[in-house]
Amino acid sequence: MSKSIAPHGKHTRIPTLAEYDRLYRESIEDPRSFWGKQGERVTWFHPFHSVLDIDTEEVDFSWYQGGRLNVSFNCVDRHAAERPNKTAILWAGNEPGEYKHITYRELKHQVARLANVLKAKGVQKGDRVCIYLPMIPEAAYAMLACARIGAVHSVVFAGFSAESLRDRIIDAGCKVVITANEAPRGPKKVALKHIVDVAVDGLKVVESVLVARRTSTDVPMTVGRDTFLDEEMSRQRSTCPVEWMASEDPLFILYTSGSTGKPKGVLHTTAGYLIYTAMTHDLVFDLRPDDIHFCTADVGWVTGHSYIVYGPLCNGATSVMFESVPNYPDSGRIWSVVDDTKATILYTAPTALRALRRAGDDFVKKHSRKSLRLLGTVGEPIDPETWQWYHDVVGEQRCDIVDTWWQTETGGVLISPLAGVTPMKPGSATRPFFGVKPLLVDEAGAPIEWKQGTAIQGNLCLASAWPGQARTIWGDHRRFRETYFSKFPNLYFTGDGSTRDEDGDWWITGRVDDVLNVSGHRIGTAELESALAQNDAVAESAVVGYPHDLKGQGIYAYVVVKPEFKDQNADQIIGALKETVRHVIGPIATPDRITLVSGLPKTRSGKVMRRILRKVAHGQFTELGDITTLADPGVVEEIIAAAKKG
Ligand code: 7RM
Repeated sequence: MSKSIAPHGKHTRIPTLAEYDRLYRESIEDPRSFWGKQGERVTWFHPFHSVLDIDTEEVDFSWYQGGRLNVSFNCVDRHAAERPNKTAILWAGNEPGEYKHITYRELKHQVARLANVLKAKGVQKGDRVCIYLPMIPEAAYAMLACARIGAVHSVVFAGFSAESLRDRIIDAGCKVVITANEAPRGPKKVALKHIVDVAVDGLKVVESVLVARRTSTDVPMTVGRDTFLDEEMSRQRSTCPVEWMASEDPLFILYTSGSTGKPKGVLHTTAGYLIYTAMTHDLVFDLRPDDIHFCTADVGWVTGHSYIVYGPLCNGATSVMFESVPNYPDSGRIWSVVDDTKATILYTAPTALRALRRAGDDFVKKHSRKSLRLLGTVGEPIDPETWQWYHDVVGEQRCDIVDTWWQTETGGVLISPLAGVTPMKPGSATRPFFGVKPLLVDEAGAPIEWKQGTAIQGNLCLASAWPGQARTIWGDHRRFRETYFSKFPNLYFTGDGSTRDEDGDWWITGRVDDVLNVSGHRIGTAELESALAQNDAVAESAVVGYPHDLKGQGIYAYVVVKPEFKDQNADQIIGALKETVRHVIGPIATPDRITLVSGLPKTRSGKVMRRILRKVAHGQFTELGDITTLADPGVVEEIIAAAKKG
């Protein structure tokens, strides 16, 4: 493994690696005492009496029991009282030069107004509210307004289709949908309100649709259901008492893809999630009082929840919210936002870095970037070349890089260097965060023992509980248990593979299940196959991933068309299939390659041998392994020929 790079000195709470080691040991040996102390990071209305209770049989984790608190109070009110004029949200709009500073005082008023609107619409504690918004301050107001009154938000990424949105609204039973008339995104405008109209058509659960006016475009409004958010907010008062929630009351649902079935509604609760995101944001990024934290994620993903909204605001930091895309109007946009906002921390995805690197160093060098002191990555493995470019060109070798490994289900970062403390290795997420006990197991579930000086590889599991972990899947606790806690008994299975190197550092290699990671977005192959099935021409299909220069993984679909479509133009069919997937899931799921075949390689019991399809998609046409168990080994030849052709 590569040599490690020493971090650039530091001066705060975790001064040295030895201190990290000591605290880490403490956190593992006595988690209740360790996490009990972390409870002091937030303001309680009523103290907790028990740090952690676990029912292993039921897979029921309960953190900070007996406590009462409010997330909105912690992220807004206490800072509005102490530092009212500090910028909470620094909004960077779609057009260059378009900025808005929202102070903690203003944030409090807006959140209160929006909370009052929700109450006026009949939203009560425990009710679900769907948020389908672009990256505008209203997205944060809406999340915090839900938290304020104890409603559970379900943010749906505004790039998802009407059908995906509808499924999520139904699954969570959302009473209210908050959206915008339109979403500017680079040179385009997305007709969000129209998508919502299609999504909620005929749905009785949805009583109200609140429409933020992001542009001046008129949209049709359904009388009795739709109202404009700004008008509603201006009619409400700017104060709203908080609902004191129990520690384990639900905070939000966030849908994420798995290896089977429809996306799962991952549920996070109040105290543990807040404490964990605040603590990781503080220590991983070595947070300083004047930091300007620029995370380029969208609030539709967990990274936006934890490191644009909850972590930074709980810590009283300034959080940059970026509405546009990295290549609008050109590939220097991120660096121009860094300069304009004087961002000190930049947290982004390897897929964005690969694209920006390809655009050429001039775009970077045109901008100063001198405000930056720390760089972060998240979402997928980062290749060492991109890491080095980030370090040398973007950071001018001045900034440490934190490669943070985590998941929607983990709530916050689990494996990452601590800025200024942990020696870095390009491509490695290095060490576990406090209280986190990673473990590699083989296919049979046997733990693989690690010894200093030897590298091991296996399925990445977690052997401890941590406050930020998901508590259940909305409405389906059995699926929660089966997905995460049954493959390997008494361990949480991440779905990732990993190496642990000679020094004990962790290198996450990617998913080992049927989940793809396309440009940092999680997409299940089962979801893609069921989307393709909605096209009339499709008899059956199988989707696998393959290495893609820019996206990390590309989507490769093998499709068997029905006999009556066999004579049609292949390019036309392929175009239509791509359109179907865009329509059913959304543009991020568009297959990169589609190969039409007359059959899939199946075993005699009818199971698709994905191993073969994966190899062919990787461009490997020989040594496909044992194919004698296939019902029809002849299809392999045909698949190879078809793959070579297009
Ligand atoms: C935060 C987020 C989770 C999956 C996870 C991994 C992959 C995330 C890294 C990474 C290597 C990283 N949530 N992943 N971070 N792989 N190094 N630093 O991305 O639920 O959308 O995705 O992403 O495969 O299981 S997520």
